[in-house]
Amino acid sequence: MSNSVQLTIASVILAGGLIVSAIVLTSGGQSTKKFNVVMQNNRYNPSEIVVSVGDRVIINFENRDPVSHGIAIPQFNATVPNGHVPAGGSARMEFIADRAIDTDAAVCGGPNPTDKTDEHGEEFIVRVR
Ligand SMILES: [Cu+2]
Repeated sequence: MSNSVQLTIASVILAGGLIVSAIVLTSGGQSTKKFNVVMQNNRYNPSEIVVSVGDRVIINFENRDPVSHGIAIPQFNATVPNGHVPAGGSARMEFIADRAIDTDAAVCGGPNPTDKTDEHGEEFIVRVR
């Protein structure tokens, strides 16, 4: 076997390895999306987030209001400790967005995440595409 043939074979093996690595890296598809959300005057800022199916989502909530605010996404088993971000406090929520949904994650005042009748009236829309 000539040196050039050996080099060619080595190059093919290397290229093949790179392609396999690229496929493995991209087929995982999961990336982490982090958000910082401020609750103030019964409003969320931002009031809507959009992520992709398969994303790992981390949301840090900071509540500047004198009342606690409830947050939950039952579809992803996601909430914050005790279900509420305490008045003047902060809380972290993490979940895997394993399917496409559009939901209102603001729940204070009602057990139903789509309830818009609670006394605070805020909305926090989570869209998974
Ligand atoms: Cu509230």
